[in-house]
Amino acid sequence: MASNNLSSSEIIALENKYGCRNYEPIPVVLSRGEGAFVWDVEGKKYYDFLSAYSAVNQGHCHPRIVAALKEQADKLTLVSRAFYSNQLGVFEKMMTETFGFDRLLAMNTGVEGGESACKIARKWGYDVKKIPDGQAKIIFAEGNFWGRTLSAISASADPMCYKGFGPYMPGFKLIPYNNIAALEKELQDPTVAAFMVEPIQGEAGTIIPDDGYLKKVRELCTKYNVLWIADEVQTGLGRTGKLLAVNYEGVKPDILILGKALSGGMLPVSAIMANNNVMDVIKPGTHGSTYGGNPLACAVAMEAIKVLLEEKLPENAEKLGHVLVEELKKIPKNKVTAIRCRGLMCAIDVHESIPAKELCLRLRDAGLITKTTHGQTLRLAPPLVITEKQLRDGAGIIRSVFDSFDK
Ligand code: IF1
Repeated sequence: MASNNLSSSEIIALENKYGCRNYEPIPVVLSRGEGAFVWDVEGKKYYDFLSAYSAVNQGHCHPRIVAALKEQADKLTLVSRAFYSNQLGVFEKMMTETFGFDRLLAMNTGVEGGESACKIARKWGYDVKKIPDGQAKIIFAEGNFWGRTLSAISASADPMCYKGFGPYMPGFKLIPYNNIAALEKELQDPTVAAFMVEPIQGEAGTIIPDDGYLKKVRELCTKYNVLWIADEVQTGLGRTGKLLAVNYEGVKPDILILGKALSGGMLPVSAIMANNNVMDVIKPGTHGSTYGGNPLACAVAMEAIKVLLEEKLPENAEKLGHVLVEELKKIPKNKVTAIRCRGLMCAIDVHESIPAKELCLRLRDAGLITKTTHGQTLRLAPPLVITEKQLRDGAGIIRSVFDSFDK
């Protein structure tokens, strides 16, 4: 069944031969995970400092979430939305009460959350804002990343994402991130329906905007009657030290997108939330998904959220984020040119004298796995269940690997 006796090199050879080559993974083949640790097929143990891009905030194979998955899997997994299941309404109530919105739309992947938000924003633009038909615009910030669909890449400023895949979605416009003047200029255009932005840009390299940026975004979107869509697929659910990254500025978007850790790494579950004035533009038959809101996803996501709250994982991320910064500051300044952390969403810019790819390979050999973004930026995002002792231990591994570049 699930287990096989293939070695790492055999597995890698299979992927090389039979898989679409859309990734270039770090050569490590994992077969087990628990909390902050993963094991490869040869039994070597690693700290996971990537957490599946923050999908396993609750730690690998969290026993409570696994139990919820198994319990629901034995009862009912999917009915489609042609019928009700006894889980979706309960999930919607719990989520909207937890996050303070009127309604929830359940989807699967993060990018479907973004797609759904854009669709709803356009419809709201026509039905409520009275934008002339076919003219609605959505503004995005340069450096954004929200997935791989044609809409998402149409919003991207990264040629690696969009080049060769055109024609692109019309009605999308890019402005610089963390730039209020540029935003205000665009919002004055009466055909703008929405501004979609990550509170901290993930793929761009943990880019944290100036204090007050999100507050200003909120104010301007309200002033110009434009929907503010916050993509918290990566920043949300405790990663940055609060339940949501927008909580740092005490502001609320018109549409909130969640994904990744919503299922604690069990299966793709995403959701968007909004109030009635926005969500009610969607009528029966105008949007949907076969798997969206399935009972298995709902049961798992409810448990994943309960675990986050009851185990106080945002608080742990907040506390340990400071510890991680303190530890990372011990790396000599000539090797790390910048450290950006909010909670346990962390990135360091590695000096050009150290090839970041080689750094990742040496980290792997030393028992810690993570990945770079944009060449020389190293992501550090352990599961939020990590203990202070484990975090300091992991940081020690990182420091010793940096030291190894003297030799
Ligand atoms: C890949 C990075 C992370 C996201 C935000 C929506 C989505 C994502 C803010 C879409 C997805 C991913 C997907 C993964 C790599 C990755 C990533 F490396 F690009 F930067 F997380 F850090 N909004 N992020 O970050 O969610 O549809 O994938 O569920 O595409 O290789 P999805």
